[in-house]
Amino acid sequence: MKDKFYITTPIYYPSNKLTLGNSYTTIVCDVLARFNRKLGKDVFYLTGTDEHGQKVSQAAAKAGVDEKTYLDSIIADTKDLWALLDISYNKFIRTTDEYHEKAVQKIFTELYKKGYIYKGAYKGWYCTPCESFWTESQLIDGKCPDCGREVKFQEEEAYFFKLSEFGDRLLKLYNDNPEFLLPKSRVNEMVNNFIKPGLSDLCVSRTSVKWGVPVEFDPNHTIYVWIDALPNYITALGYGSNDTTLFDKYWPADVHVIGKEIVRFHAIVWPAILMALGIELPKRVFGHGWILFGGDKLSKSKTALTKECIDPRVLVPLYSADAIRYMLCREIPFGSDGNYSTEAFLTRFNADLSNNFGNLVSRTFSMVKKYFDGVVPECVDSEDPDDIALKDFVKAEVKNVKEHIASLDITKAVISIFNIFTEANTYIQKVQPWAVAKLEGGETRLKQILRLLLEVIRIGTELFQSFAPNATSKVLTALNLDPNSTFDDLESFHQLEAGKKLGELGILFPRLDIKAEMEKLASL
Ligand code: ME8
Repeated sequence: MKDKFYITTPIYYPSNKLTLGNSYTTIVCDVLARFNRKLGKDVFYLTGTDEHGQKVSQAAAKAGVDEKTYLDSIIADTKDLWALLDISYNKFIRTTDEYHEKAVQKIFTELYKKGYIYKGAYKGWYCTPCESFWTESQLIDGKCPDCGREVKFQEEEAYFFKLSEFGDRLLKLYNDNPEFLLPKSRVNEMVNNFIKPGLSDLCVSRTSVKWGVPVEFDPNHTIYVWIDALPNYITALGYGSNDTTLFDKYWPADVHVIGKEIVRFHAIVWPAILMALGIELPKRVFGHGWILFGGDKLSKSKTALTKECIDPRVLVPLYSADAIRYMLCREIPFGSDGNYSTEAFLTRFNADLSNNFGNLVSRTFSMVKKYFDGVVPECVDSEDPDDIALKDFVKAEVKNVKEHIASLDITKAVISIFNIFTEANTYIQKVQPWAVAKLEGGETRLKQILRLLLEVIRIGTELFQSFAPNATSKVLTALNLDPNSTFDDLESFHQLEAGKKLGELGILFPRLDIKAEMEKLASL
């Protein structure tokens, strides 16, 4: 049986159109999903939207429509955006889907029956945009510690989840499973900031919020945001319904990928809910860093204010989804914060995609065309030290890429892939095929060189496919390969069929005039 790989994004709030920040997580997960498919795994990639709560009601009211109408338009836009960015999700869950609402009600009732949920009264400082209650001591300068906005004091009858009982079990979880929460630095944050000071019980219902799932046995209350949202990872697989085939097959998740600001919910609240339900825990939670824009976190509210164009809906038609996907994976060191700027994007486009990858492919293809009429030369094994060195280099990087992906480090993985392209370009400069072509009896050597280059391009392109599915699939097709096949004997240097003509390839990434593009983007 194939190994399975279950990966999830956060379910995003459709309180506004999704941003490059939301796209980042979705792209990263897509890279991991695609790579694991290439490894031959049975992948289930889940994404979706978190549709209940005050923020959505407020946004709908502002737009002058009801919640459903409002949500449907944002969700249509979201799905278009994922199509534009070549996101290969297997399922899109909406928390307003009936099966989810029913399953969440069941989960809530079960936790209540088991004694993990009880009725009490909530007093606290409430931040409406973040939908979070804070204690006095958590406030920073009297404002919300997450977003810095005004909070107001509120008191109401509410149900609580006994999170306070789980501290020791969570500490044991982190201790016994050092891979559970990644990057590892996030563990200290959880332990020192939340668990050691003592966990408070979590408010899990509201009477004042109408746009939510009613508590089955007390419909005056709606189920409050996180306990509605987090279970999406299991309800999407049929947990709580009559058909649990997918749940039995894919759970536990191999990784929940999230932004660092919601690690607390995924590494504390979610495992506690699962422990209370007696369900296996996810294998890993990865809290990546933020895309910063001019030093600030890029968020839905700030996107509208920026002058530089950072809307993927505009950038993709101009520069391709491949370029955006590559840029984000390469530029933001996975796990840390990183800056986004138009200039850095365009510079990478030229330096990496056009000059390095694109040029390697195009000059190799044109030499094969020029010297061998575009036909793949047979594989003539060589003992040439330059060839051996290149092969060894490529083999080592293939191993690195696989290891980086296994440890979820997509940035290091894509750097290793580009090392392959750089090395191949250096090899060309060194062995100078154009000079070999002029030598008397140089044909065998020329065949060796070009065949080796085509194989190296094949290997690098196969690896790069998960990052840039479009351009790479064109290259693989032009090499007479099936772009949809899994990795097959990746590191061998005699995979291509000799005697077959290479397909035509246009320019993969046309070189940009950076200044002109910056001006164009600024004028949009
Ligand atoms: O938090 N840099 O939804 P949300 C990197 N509904 N990633 C970013 C980012 C940035 N500047 N901005 C957003 C929610 N993200 C909840 C989640 S899950 C059960 C419920 C990404 O719409 C990142 O993944 O606010 C972050 O965690 C997520 O979008 C927040 O999306």
